[in-house]
Amino acid sequence: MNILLVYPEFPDTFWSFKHALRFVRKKASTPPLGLLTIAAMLPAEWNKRLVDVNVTSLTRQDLAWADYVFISAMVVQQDSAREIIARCKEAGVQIVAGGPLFTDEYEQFEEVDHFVLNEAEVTLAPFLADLERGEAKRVYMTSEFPDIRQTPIPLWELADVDCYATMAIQFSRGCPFNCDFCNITTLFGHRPRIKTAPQIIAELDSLYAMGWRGGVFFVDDNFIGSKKQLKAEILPALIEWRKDKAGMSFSTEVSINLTDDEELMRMLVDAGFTTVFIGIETPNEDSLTECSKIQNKNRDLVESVKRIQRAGLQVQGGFIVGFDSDPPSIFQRQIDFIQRSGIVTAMVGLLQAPHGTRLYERLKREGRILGDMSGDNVNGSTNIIPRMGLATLREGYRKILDQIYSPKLYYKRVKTFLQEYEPPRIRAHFEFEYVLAFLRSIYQLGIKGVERVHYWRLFFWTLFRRPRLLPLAITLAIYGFHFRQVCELHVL
Ligand code: B12
Repeated sequence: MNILLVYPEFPDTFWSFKHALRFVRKKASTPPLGLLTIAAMLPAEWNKRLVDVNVTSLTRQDLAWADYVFISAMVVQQDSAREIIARCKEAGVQIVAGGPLFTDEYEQFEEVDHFVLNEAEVTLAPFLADLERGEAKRVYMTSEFPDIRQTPIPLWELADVDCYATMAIQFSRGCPFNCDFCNITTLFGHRPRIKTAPQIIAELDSLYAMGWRGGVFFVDDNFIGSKKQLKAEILPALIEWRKDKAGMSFSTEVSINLTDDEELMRMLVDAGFTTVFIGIETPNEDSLTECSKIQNKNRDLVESVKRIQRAGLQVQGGFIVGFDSDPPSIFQRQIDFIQRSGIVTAMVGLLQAPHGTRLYERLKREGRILGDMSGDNVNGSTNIIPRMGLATLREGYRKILDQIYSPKLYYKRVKTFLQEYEPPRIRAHFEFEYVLAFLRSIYQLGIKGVERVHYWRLFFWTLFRRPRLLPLAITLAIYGFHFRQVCELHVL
């Protein structure tokens, strides 16, 4: 059996990092972990190939080779997914679809032969058994949340790893919190399900054995969702593993209560974590109450962020405007907050209501749902009628983006961050590509760019004041270029 695993193209969005990846000659940020994971669950004797359309093109020969195309996608990839499905039909190849887009909206894809939805740890085996008997059904779904201690090591070898900036692995699924706009608990449950320490070490070992030394993104919904096991088993194992290694810095997503646990922060840094993404959402306490984001309430959020930065972790943040409780001053308050916190990578979006959330149910009752979400939460679109009115919300949103990604405020924020940040302790791994990226940044940002004055000021400030952070300063300057391109070209 020949199985072609296909991952559709991402549009040019905030998270695509397309404009930044050019500097390091990479084609995409991470490989499709879902497809690589299910590839490892398919019979070992089947032939498997991966075509990630973000790094290579899908050819007629690929389709002629395949008995089945297995496709995975998020909502943002739906245009490309539809194109691929049409090409498979034309070539007469059977399609098996899974992953978030199809789990949410399978009814809208009539041409797909089989849907293997939700978590494949439950649904794939019955599909394969039926297929072998020649009785495969059209839809396989479940409400069960599987134990992921049985999930195999992803088949990394199917991916051309040199095309990617980061590798992805997953330690847990689910989140203990209850924010009303987030669908993670509907999709993956409240009780985080975790892998074992030996499982995670085996995954890292397999990446290291392949020669991977770049970053590794732990794609968890909330990496610190089960602190007890993390501190007792996982982090000690990662700290031990890291001892004789260079490179492979880690990043992940956490909740703000990380800041309350000095020991946990220290262990994360010792284990090699350098960056955490946190849903900050809003500095307005009433809006936090409105959306039940209790973990962010009753604290000085700027100080909470700075404590994490001082511990040695770069904080990236998610922000939302458009809550019912947002006052007219919210836009300026968000700008001031982002600047003071030194959160360089600040993803600001309009409030949206995904299906299956408490927010969706409430706004539906109030007649305030406009339709489906675009899937991209940083393009200024929303599927709700905001209390402040759409025009006011959009205008305020535009103002936030114009300000926080303007060279002046962006570079100022980078400096605020670098002043606070404790440099990582892991041994760095050198690649010649980094030197080339630096030279490209000089040309693109330091000579051609509108930001050139700010670029050189930051360069010399870092060189003299915080020389160990110079590579990070250049990386952040490059990110800024990407954010500006995306915001200018695509938003509103
Ligand atoms: C990592 C991640 C990212 C990475 C992307 C990495 C990549 N190249 O794929 C980054 C940070 C770039 C990202 C960005 C976004 N993301 Co995201 N992301 C995730 C996250 C946290 C983990 C995904 C993952 O790798 N999981 C691990 C693998 C093993 O799981 P999996 O892919 O789900 O696969 C399992 C099953 O789904 C199934 N399966 C998957 N594919 C297939 C295919 C077949 C054929 C079969 C049989 C089975 C199968 O089997 C696997 C094992 O069970 C999820 C949340 C989550 N926990 O899933 C959100 C999630 C996928 N993201 C989501 C969204 C909305 C986004 C953004 C649009 C958000 C934004 N802020 O703008 C952006 C858009 C991306 C872009 N470039 O524009 C949504 C998708 C919703 C949807 N219905 O599509 C999710 C589910 C989060 C949520 N709250 O709803 N994301």
